[in-house]
Amino acid sequence: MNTSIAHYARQLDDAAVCAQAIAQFPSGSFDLEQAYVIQRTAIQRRVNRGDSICGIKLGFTSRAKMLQMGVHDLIWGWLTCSMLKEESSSIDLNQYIHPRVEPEVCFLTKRTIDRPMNALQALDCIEAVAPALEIIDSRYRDFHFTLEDVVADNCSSAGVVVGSFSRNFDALSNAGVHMAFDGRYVQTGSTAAILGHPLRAFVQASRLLAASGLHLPAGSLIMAGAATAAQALPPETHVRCDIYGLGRVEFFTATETP
Ligand code: OOG
Ligand code: MG
Repeated sequence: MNTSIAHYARQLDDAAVCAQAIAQFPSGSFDLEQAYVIQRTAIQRRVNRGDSICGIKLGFTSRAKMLQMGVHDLIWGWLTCSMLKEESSSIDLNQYIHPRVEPEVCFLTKRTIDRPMNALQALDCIEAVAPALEIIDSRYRDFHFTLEDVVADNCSSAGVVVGSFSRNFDALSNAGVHMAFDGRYVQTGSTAAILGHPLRAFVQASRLLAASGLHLPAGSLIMAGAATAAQALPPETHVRCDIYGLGRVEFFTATETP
């Protein structure tokens, strides 16, 4: 393997494991295609340690997120089992650098995703949908990155909390999204902010996977991307996301330990 690819992957993986931010790589260090190779190499390091892939996530599927981060292209990364956090559990923030949380829609697949699909075909591949909260934690200092940087960093993936799955597919379009900290709204929006309809995120996922020559087995998760901007995650907080017609998902953050 190209030694610099392995070098970038190790730096990003170490930063995640040690919860220590790193400086952005010098501009032009790698292109987008190489960034995805770095991403895959870093994930392979996790898998080699016993973790396993359980799905994928999309990023920058809403304007709110693009504006917040100054990045204007759809990206995707991997979800692994160690990222899945129990709903209603207390999450220790010490494992992260500068975590943020954002409201999302999560799909559970019922067939292998191995070709580009249209919306109708995509619907036929969805077992269920759930409201979800994603914890993102850029490994770059101050959450500053370029498109290539964030792709190499597995799109800031750090944690996923998924609510109850249902087959309320009709609820997906233009549903109110509310994220609250200790009962106070911190972000509000609509599922329509996700590419007009979250199903389009699924369609895009199928296209991106096919373009990379990859497939996703049945029973995988697909996170559609945040409907609103992300919010810095404070300690000792109750975090809740309500998506009208889909339900609620929540967790707590633990007391900070020195
Ligand atoms: C990159 C991840 C983007 C989303 O839902 O748009 C993302 C980041 O904002 O750090 O997860
Ligand atoms: Mg996200």
